[in-house]
Amino acid sequence: MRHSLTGTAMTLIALASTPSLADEFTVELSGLNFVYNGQTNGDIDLVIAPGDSVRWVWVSGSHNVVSGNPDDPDEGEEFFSGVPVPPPAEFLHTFEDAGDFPYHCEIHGGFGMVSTVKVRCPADFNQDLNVNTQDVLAFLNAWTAGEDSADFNSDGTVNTQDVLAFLNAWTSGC
Ligand SMILES: [Ca+2]
Ligand SMILES: [Ca+2]
Ligand SMILES: [Cu+2]
Repeated sequence: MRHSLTGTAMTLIALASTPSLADEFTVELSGLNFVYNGQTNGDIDLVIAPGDSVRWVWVSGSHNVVSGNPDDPDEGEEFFSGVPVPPPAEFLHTFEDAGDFPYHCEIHGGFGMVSTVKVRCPADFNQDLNVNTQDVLAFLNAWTAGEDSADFNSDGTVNTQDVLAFLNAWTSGC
């Protein structure tokens, strides 16, 4: 009996500790727009986790990808795809740290070709860039309500494994 209980606990801990694989998100450059998930430029809602990557794929028009807003003194310091080029071209950047990362096309930034990648720790459930007890409350509220956002391990079901996965991430600080 004792063995089987210990085994169950070990299994749950192992499930909760399974590190999530880094994801890759594709943003297209088309016409005068960055396009992601049917959204364009400033309307794009792209939230990724530290360690995830964004792949920009040229579809039409001559563009580049420059970190920062147009005319920021430090534009291009975080990432820079090079001089504007027509398709076919791709540019990949991995985001290691949480934060907001605006970017633009140097030719078309003045025409609104500006967007942002939001990088948030999964444990930062309310996405305010701090991992604290408010995130536990926010997660438990979503979990109690059975909201999709409480499917922390992304297996399509909201259950106790999501609580374990969330607390594991929260305890690790991210
Ligand atoms: Ca938070
Ligand atoms: Ca789940
Ligand atoms: Cu452009």
